[in-house]
Amino acid sequence: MSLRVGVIGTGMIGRDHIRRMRTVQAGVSVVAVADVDGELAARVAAGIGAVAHPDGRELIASPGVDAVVVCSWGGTHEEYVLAAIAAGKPVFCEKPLATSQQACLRIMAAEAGHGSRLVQVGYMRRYDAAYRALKQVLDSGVIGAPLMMHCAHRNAGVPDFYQPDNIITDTAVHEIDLVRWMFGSEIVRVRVLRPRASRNAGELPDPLLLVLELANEVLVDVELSVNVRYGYDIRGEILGEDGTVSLGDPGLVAVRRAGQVGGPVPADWRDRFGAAYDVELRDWAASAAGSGPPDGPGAWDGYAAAVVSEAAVRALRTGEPVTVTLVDRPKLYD
Ligand code: NAD
Ligand code: ISE
Repeated sequence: MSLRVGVIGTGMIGRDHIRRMRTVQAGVSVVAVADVDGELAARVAAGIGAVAHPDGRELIASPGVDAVVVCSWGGTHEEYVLAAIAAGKPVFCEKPLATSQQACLRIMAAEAGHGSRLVQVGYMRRYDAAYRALKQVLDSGVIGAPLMMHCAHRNAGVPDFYQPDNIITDTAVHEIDLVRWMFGSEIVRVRVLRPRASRNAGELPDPLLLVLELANEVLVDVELSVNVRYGYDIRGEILGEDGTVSLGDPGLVAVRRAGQVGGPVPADWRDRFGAAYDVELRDWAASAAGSGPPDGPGAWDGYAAAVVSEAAVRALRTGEPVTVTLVDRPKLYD
């Protein structure tokens, strides 16, 4: 029997995940949706033959729903993730897990009360073929011990709701999770530098340079530019003692004409990370269907990302370095 999934939040990524669960994945049916925009939910439900629930909590409680995907706005995630845990249902929550470290602690406490992992957070870069290849080279030891990583996270543009903090909490949060996974080490201190602002940035302090210090003394710099106009450009290079490894060009072709060489730049995150989202949701659905606890990023990772994000927001506002302090990691996440 196929896994019956309910999706809360039928906006951009909610609809994209519904499409992939229906067309790319086997063994999954999207049977229910919910959105505060009831008309949107009804339209999406009608298009796929699902039930539209007036409320996300009702969807979670429905006996016809085996597992839940949360794609609503970040501030609403805690409520739905806690409700899914209380119902004992596996839940895939888009990033961020929640918008404060206290909320993430409440989620971890609820999961501990349940006694096994139910939560996966949508940090899809861990499933990206290029980042996995980067990690494989790093872990093989051929470039020696890692010393630094240079990252760039460039968006063509961002939604109108973006405030300065969102550049950290919605954008940089991907690198925050990524480097913890890449180096197997927690982030202990952050700082944020503000270069001259781009004329394309409106009121935003854009670009920013985020500097992350890891417990293993690796130093990471992340250029955050969210209005570059030319496309979605994600870069990463690790410097080791004996060499370097960097993400390759994501373009599949190079065009040579009129004395120039070039190729396509992805338009946005759907374009660049489409295959990573496919693998992420396929693995999550397999675990939700009974193959075992999710082995992707969990509530602990969501919590660590929230603590680092809060520290980075403080660093952005004050211009000072901020130390990161995590609680002891509960045994459930070993
Ligand atoms: P969006 O605004 O397009 O869609 C969000 C939807 O949630 C809207 O339709 C809204 O009406 C609905 N919603 C809001 N509050 C709700 C509530 N209480 N109950 C039910 N529905 C509610 O936003 P989006 O771009 O799809 O982003 C949604 C989430 O996905 C955010 O947390 C965002 O950070 C995350 N996201 C992740 C990635 C990624 O690369 N992993 C990319 C984009 C967005
Ligand atoms: C968006 O919410 C995402 O998660 C994208 O992956 C990221 O690149 C973008 O900056 C965010 O706005």
